[in-house]
Amino acid sequence: MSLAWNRREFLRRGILTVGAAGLAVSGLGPLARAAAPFPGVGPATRDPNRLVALPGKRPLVQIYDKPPVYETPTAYLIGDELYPLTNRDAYYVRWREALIPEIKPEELRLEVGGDAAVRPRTFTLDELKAFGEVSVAAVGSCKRNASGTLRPMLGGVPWGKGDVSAAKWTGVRVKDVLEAVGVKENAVQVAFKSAGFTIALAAQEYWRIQSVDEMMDPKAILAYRMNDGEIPIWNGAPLRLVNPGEYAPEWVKQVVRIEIRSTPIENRWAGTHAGPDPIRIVSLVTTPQDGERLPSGREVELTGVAYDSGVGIAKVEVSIDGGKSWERASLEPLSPHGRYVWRVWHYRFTPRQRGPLTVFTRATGVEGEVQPFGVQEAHYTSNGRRMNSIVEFAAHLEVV
Ligand SMILES: Nc1nc2c(c(=O)[nH]1)N[C@H]1C(S)=C(S)[C@@H](COP(=O)(O)O)O[C@H]1N2
Ligand SMILES: [Mo]
Repeated sequence: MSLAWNRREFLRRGILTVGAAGLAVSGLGPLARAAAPFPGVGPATRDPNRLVALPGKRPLVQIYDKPPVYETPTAYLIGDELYPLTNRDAYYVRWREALIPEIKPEELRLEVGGDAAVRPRTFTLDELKAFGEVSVAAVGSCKRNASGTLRPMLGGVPWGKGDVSAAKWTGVRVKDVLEAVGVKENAVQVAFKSAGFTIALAAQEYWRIQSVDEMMDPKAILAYRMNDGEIPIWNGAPLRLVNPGEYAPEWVKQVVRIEIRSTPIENRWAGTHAGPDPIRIVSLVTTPQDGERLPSGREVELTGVAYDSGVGIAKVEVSIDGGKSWERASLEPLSPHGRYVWRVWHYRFTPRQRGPLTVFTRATGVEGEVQPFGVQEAHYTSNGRRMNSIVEFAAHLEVV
């Protein structure tokens, strides 16, 4: 096991690390020595014009250096590796772990147990693969995508609009694994643990929970491939949970232990899980990007994406006059990668009036779900979770 954040990196950055065997402090200057015994968070350094590359990734918007939190510039959301999915090297990155071990696929030992498991056992990757391989492409969206666009500012990670990506995932059904070990009648939840250690002193492990019912749905998978290639360590190699149509915070990366439990797990990160929490309908402009200058009198094409929990997008409309009038964008056909992937849309217009230009986009679903215009109160009370309002996802351009 080697560390993704290697020692040299820690020295260069002057930050602390924890060894796998316990607390180990390496190569500290006087400043670092005076710091807390655990790596702190941040500071949040988000500047959409300053892109930083993690090893194996292209430069992305760095929100936190440590733990690694990187937002995808909207222009990279639609990739060419498996159009219209996001390229692996551009897929956003979000961790709470201060220590992210690098686990080779052949080193993986997935423990499946818990008091409500009938026959607890450990799986190698080859043993998992014997269940039969399945693929699903899906939008992975943080629940707090775009929460950093809200004013007044909320607490937490100040995300722009790129706390989302889409990819094709290949792996095995969670259901097959659970059935192989057996789920007792009294099971109340399935908990997933990652390999690393989080930034929190009190709860070093990262756990998230799921309901048994949702994990018995054949769409939930434990993925070991991404876009027909290797999963970057930053996106959860060698094994991550993927639950299409649901928000990504519960898609635990680097899963090494699964517990089928008769009682809720106590862990700072696990939270509560009341059942399915489908992705709300949303649309946004991917190009041109925020801050770009458009020459007045020259036709420009806006490209964007629209997505929901897999129900389906019926239309996307665009307003360049602050929401007074709306015109329909042209939707590309449904992606061959399936219904959990975003729809790409285009809209052409000729800007005339010089100055700041706010572009609003509004998605409507096939069952009538409409992207709301304003920021809902609930978003503030939920600290910006599940936001999808038109104003938060607006594009801010400049006509010159
Ligand atoms: N091990 C681990 N898995 C995790 C997280 C984390 O901090 N650690 N963050 C979750 C959150 S909040 C999101 S939004 C997604 C981000 O996935 P990505 O980093 O592949 O983009 O991973 C989820 N899985
Ligand atoms: Mo997230």
